[in-house]
Amino acid sequence: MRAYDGAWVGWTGSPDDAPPPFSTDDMDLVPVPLSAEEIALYYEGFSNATLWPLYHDVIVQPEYHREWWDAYRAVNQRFARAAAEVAAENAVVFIQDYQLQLVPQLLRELRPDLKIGFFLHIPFPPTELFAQLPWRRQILEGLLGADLVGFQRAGAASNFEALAENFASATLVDETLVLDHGREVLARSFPISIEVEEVAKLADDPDVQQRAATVREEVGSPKYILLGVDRLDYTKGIGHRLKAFGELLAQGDITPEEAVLVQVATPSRERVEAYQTLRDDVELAVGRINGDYGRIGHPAVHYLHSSYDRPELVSLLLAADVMVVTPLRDGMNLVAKEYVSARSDLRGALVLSEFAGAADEMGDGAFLVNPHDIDGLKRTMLAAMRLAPDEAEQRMKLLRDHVLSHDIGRWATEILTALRAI
Ligand code: ADQ
Repeated sequence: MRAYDGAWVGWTGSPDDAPPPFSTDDMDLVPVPLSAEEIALYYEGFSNATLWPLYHDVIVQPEYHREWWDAYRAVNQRFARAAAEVAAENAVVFIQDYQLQLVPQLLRELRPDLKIGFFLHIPFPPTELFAQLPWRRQILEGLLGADLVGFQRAGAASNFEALAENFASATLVDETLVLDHGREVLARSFPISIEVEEVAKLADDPDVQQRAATVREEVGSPKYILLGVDRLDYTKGIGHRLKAFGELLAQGDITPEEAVLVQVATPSRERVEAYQTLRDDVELAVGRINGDYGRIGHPAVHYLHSSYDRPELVSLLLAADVMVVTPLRDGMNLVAKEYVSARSDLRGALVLSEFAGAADEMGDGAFLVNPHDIDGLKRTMLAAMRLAPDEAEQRMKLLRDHVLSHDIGRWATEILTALRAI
């Protein structure tokens, strides 16, 4: 935002809180209010209990409620109006994510002069799943209001193209969607990334490195530290990871002295029911493993249900011998890229689910897994632990070659250049 000198239109995160537009930290912020009821219906409801599970392979059953849809439409309308008011003549407006899929069309109706881009941070499902949505046509038409619709993976862009042809009277001509009245919409993948420099700098900081050494001691100086860092979300495959780790201990493939799992599970969407159930399930699994294999002062799984600042997070990345990223479905997964950015020492191994967007880019150096295949996951976690240093180095080099040259700045330049070129 700072580099492109725009206004940022968004919700503050608290109910009924909408201060007048203000500038801070070199950015112009334009708050849009949400009432407590809208947070329940629009945000926790339609966004996080309808769209989120539907777009993540229906791991949890999506709920379809007409009142939630009405609130989704009303809030999208409010965001479109706020953007229409603040955008200069012929400006570029860049809309982010699944909570705002109707905004492109609503905004175009208000301001046909604008150039409109959209980026979806999460997966876009295939026809078989998306077709469940009672408002599938409206969502597709909403997105088709943009000039450019960006996705994490090429497969998601193809899913969108097929759906736009099936349900929204668009026709694919030479890789461009052509609408009834002749307007063109481009759907393409732009895999997102991280601020690589920020992570690399922290990883070079002697205090962070010292903290990483202390963490290793605090967990009992085991031979292997496995690490998971996720929002506590049912898409992240935390249960599958725990099951695999527990079975490795049960079968004696590893001992609790040899290997510990540190699982950071950031609190998330705690008022949505599926997340409350997930928390109970994860904590039951952690409790079982620790009950069976922990000793006084030495749990087998270190489970941390809280947020951490960046230096602490990077010290965990540096302490970890194996980073375990096992989502059942994930748009990208930034933690995998953060791990690689931190490891200028060329040590450590990355176990990465093939269902994370990151697998498209990081398949050469990572250990790709299907997290549903628990035996395969166990074998892969063992192989990653026992990796010879020279192979670890080769793999980490491959990973870093890609991630270091594809940072968030490059993503922003590529997607905004493509948008401006239309
Ligand atoms: P998320 O589902 O939130 O993002 P992810 O890509 O892993 O998932 O990003 C999480 C971020 O939060 C990472 O930067 C991580 O370091 C940070 N984080 C996690 N736990 C933390 C903790 N305890 N304390 C502090 N920070 C923590 C969505 C999509 C992803 C997509 C991103 C970006 O679901 O697939 O990669 O958007 O497009």
